[in-house]
Amino acid sequence: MAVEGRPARPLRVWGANWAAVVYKRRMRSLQGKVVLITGASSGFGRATAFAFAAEGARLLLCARRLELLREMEAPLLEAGAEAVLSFRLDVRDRAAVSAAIAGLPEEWAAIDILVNNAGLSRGLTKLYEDDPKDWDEMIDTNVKGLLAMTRAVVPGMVARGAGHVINLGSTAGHLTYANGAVYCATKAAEKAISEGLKIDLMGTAVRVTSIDPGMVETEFSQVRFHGDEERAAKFYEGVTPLTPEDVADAILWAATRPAHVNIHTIVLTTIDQANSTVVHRRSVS
Ligand code: NDP
Ligand code: 8X3
Repeated sequence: MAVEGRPARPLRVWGANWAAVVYKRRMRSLQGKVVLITGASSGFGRATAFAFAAEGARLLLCARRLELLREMEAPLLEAGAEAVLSFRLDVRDRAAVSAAIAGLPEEWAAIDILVNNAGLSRGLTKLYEDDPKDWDEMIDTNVKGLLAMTRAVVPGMVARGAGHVINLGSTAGHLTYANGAVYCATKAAEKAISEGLKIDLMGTAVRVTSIDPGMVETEFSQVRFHGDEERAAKFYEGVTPLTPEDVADAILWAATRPAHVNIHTIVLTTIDQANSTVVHRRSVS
């Protein structure tokens, strides 16, 4: 059927197979790319390391539990990583962050992708009854740690004319829930920082993405409840939460778009969740 103003046939006619090849070619290859992942010892960070390993990336992994990172090295190489370098880092220590990035061996110094993933929630109580130590830990890690990493890594990306910063936000940063004011505030800050960084990087080729998941079952809940496993498990009762691999998939997808495409935000939740306050719990016997 003719439609006014439109050509009768697509400008290019591809066979189905050829279209698939073209689509694949549009994906950015991660082979040999240097990918720095913070908080790689668990959850999303760990799953993301394996997702990037399968694409042949060179992995720079950091967290405080170096022994867990070391245990991942051989399986990551087996999964396809071109090389892996792990180091202990507490992102709350700004001087240590600067020194770690400045001191990277030459073959690791040109970071292509920074995944600012390290983070945590502590406590789920009314703000006026919270332990202020929990506020410090969340703000120092989720906000100031992310800033320290960004400040240390992004100037090199700007100078090289290439790079991608992928920050872990949350549905908690879009809508505040009861008893979570400070954690939600840190993720709202992450959202503002990602938006601001993108604006400040205008005119450069550096991309910025915020990945904003809802409920995902990792060590996150155990950390939130200070090791209370029963309370942690109850948080996901009657819900099929996302898995760390679901989140790693979203990160990988954002990272493999063509160089001229900037994915700003990906919000992903389980089918049982509409936003950070509306969750459908199936009856449990
Ligand atoms: P996990 O607890 O499984 O992993 C958190 C990671 O962060 C660990 O590797 C931990 O390593 C690291 N980490 C924590 N504090 C520091 C620190 N001071 N310095 C360096 N590394 C640190 O949690 P998730 O994988 O679930 O969470 C990852 C990110 O995703 C966080 O930013 C979280 O806020 C966010 N998020 C989580 C959701 C969820 O439902 N699970 C949903 C939405 C967002 P180590 O202890 O070895 O230092
Ligand atoms: C974590 C998601 O809803 O558990 O960012 O706070 S939630």
